[in-house]
Amino acid sequence: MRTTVGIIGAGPAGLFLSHLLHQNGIESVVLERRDRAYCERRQRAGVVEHGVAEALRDTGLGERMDREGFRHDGIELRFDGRGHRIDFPDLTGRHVMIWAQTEIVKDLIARRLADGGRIVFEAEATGIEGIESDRPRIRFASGGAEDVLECDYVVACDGFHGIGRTSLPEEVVRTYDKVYPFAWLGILADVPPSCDELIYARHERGFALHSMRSETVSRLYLQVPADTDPADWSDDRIWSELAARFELRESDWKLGTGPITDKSLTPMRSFVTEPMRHGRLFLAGDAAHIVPPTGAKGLNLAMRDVMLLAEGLRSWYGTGDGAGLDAYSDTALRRVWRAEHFSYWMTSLLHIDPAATPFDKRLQQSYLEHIAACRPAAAQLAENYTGLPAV
Ligand code: RFL
Ligand code: PHB
Repeated sequence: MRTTVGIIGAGPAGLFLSHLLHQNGIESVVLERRDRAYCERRQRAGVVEHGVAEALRDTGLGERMDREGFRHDGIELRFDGRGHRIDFPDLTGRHVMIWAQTEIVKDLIARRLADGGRIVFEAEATGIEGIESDRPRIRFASGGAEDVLECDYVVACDGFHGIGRTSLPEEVVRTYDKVYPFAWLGILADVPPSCDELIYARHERGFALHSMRSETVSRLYLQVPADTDPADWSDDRIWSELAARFELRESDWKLGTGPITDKSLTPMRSFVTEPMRHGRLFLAGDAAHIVPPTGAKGLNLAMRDVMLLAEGLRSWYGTGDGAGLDAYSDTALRRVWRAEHFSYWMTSLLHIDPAATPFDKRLQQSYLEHIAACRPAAAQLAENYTGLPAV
């Protein structure tokens, strides 16, 4: 098999890249080790930055998002039994969309197939060869047979556990890693959201997040120890812990409860690989970097990486100008490190580290009060959350 750009992974990064390349007349093939139903079901992100939502609209993928998703003009920070709203349009002129990653992936797969795109499901990439030559190849296994995809460029959009990152020569790679001593227990529940916006709550018992998927489905998360087994958390225990962490002092607001349809554990880590390109192999999305989900940045970074890469490939194939491709790694990493910092900062501000001293906890409280009282501090949070326009 031969194509122009060989893409590994049918997550949001790989699919969006394939879509953007198609719109610029550049052929690609996506290899995906899972089946289509699995890719469309995987529960993950829910918040889409202003600029990424615009990019989806500009490339013909905004219609269902605008009809079925929610535009959110703010979030609530909840601490010390009080809520404080961060107003995005007032502070930044921007907003975010609540639109699940599952839905973005469904729309992208449908659109690629309707446009005649090639996505090979249940095809596992097993090796990337010749990245320092001008004829790189991806070896893959599909239907019990071995095959090869030859291409001009390989883009590894194969997530944190893929083979892309480990195919860069060891001597050129640097990695940066931080693992947090807690995780998120996430649930989906058949209950209407208990308020119109997301609530990020810091409580002595730990962090909690109120989010949503639709008018009738809520998505909620609890900070738990990193080695938690979700089976140890009964539905009753989850609801009473959530209620305790979202408690408000002078208000009769109540968290609605309902049947829990999904429970899963998300480990928390920060991770960056540098560089994001070697020879004819590019890394994009979770293949190159991971953020803890507190800042809602993972999906957005993945989409931004491939927007940048598609632009570089468009110039290269359109006019022979390779400057965009040459600058890809440095340009992408500037945004990545800003998002790494924001995600680390939001995580440290809102979670209770088991090793935290009373001093650390008072600093957290003091900073939250500062955000509530000081417009520039709130604006900085809002700027980062809705997405920095240019880094
Ligand atoms: P993905 O989505 O992991 O896709 C990688 C794809 O590659 C395939 N693959 C292979 N295919 C062929 N051969 C191989 N050898 C392969 N190895 C792997 C995999 O099967 C998969 O289909 O990476 P991508 O495209 O870079 O997208 C990244 C996002 O999925 C991720 O950053 C976000 O989901 C992170 N995230 C959030 N991001 C946000 O921007 N906002 C949020 O609100 C948000 N919430 C979250 C999140 C992630 C979470 N979890 C579970 C990690 C909430 C959670 C709970
Ligand atoms: C989600 O809805 O899954 C979600 C929302 C905000 C986050 C993380 C996850 O920061």
